[in-house]
Amino acid sequence: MDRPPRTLLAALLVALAACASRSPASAPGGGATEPVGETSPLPDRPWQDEIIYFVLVDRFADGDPANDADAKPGEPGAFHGGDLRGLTQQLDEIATLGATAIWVNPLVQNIKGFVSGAGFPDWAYHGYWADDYTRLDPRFGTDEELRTFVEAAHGRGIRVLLDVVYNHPGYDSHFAFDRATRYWVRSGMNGQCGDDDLTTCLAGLPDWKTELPEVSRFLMDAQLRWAKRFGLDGYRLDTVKHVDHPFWREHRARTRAELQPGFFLLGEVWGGDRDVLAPYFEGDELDAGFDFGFQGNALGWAMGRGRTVAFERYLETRHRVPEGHWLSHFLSSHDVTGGLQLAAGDRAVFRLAAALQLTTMGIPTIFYGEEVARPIGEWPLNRTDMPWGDRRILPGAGGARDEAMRAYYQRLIAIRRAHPALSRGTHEALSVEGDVLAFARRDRGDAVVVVLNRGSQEATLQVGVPQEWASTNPSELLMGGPITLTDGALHLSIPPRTARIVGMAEAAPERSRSGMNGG
Ligand SMILES: [Ca+2]
Ligand SMILES: [Ca+2]
Repeated sequence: MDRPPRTLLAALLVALAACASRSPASAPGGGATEPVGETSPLPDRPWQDEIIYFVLVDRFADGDPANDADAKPGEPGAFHGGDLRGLTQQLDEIATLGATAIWVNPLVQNIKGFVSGAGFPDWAYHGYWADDYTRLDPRFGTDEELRTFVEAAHGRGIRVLLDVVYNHPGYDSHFAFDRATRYWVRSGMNGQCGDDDLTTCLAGLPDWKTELPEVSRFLMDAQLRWAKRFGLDGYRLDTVKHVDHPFWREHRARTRAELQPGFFLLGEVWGGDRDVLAPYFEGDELDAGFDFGFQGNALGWAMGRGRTVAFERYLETRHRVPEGHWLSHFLSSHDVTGGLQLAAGDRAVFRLAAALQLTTMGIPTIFYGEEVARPIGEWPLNRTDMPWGDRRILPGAGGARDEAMRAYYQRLIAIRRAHPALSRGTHEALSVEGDVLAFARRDRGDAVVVVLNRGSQEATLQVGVPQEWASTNPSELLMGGPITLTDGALHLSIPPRTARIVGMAEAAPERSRSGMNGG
């Protein structure tokens, strides 16, 4: 979701100037003409092997100053000028990191004004305040630029997930005023806002009556059209728990029937974990959902909180998800304070958490810039510009980058991609003593041993050698350096506050993904 202003009154403080310049008729049934477009298909690859990179387009890279309406770089709630053309131009930043999928914020036309309930002018730079589902917001780019972006991503073997909001339009959306559609929403204007999850006007936003067939049909028609026209690979679904289950079941059926069979649905059920997400998985409404517990659990363990055995038990619960469904775990997002900041800026702690993210079960989602230690503060300062260092890329030119952190992420991602045991394999605890956590991940002849030491003293570990290594010569994949195998045991020293990963240096599966390497 997007963090909206804090009071209902904020909705009424919407800049009325926006009304004057409101775009005409994106009325029900009205639709853009549909040039049929197919982008090159991607090789078949299980979604559980993806590594998602989440971009707020406005904050990443500005490729076209001519579309910088409402841009005031430096103001936290204003547009900063980033767009699809800039994202496409800097795509190699993401490809060379090793990410395999990009999630972009909603791109449809948003409200034109700002709200001020948060104490500063807050514009729709994040895309979560739609006003017209039939066209792209020109501040993000044109149809042609979206098509070019999708083709460029696919050309690098990268899938594209579009963020879609079915729960609400934007604050001053014409839908809440127009005679033909105002009964389609619950709003402060018509006094119909409810007080439960489904019917609440979330932070004062108008709430779509998705239980009405004409409303659900209108919204699904409008949103599915984007995937059809541009060959998108899936949706990241916003505010899922605020929309009814029958809507999600129909949505799932329609995406299967009308889009590609493997079209992926990743849902934001606020507070989600395996239990919270269970109804959405059992009802076959989502393929995957965000795991809101990982950030706190992983950082907490890395910071020395709680017993290692308890954290290990938590990791095991993350495997108990129904077959064919997955959790997606993150350390930072646009709605929460970033992991590095929660770790009080302690980069060793954050590195341990990143190692956990990229060696455990689930689909890792990386929030743009956290791999270069972008300061991801408390909202709204978790949406700062992508830092580009001395590269002349706006809006984040001059922003400090930790290139060593990025190299560390590159290494972790390369290891994960070379070893599907890390994305699909079983999880088996090897050691939960004191500050050292060791576990093995296994999948079809491959085995990887992950060892993390959160303590301030060097630790040593001796564990049995997995049988998968019998005829191979495993090595330390993350830091390099010697390992010792004697009498069927792996002997390893682990420096304070570091992670080590031991496995076969070359794993075959990566080679079979020809064309998948971002280069
Ligand atoms: Ca721009
Ligand atoms: Ca709702």
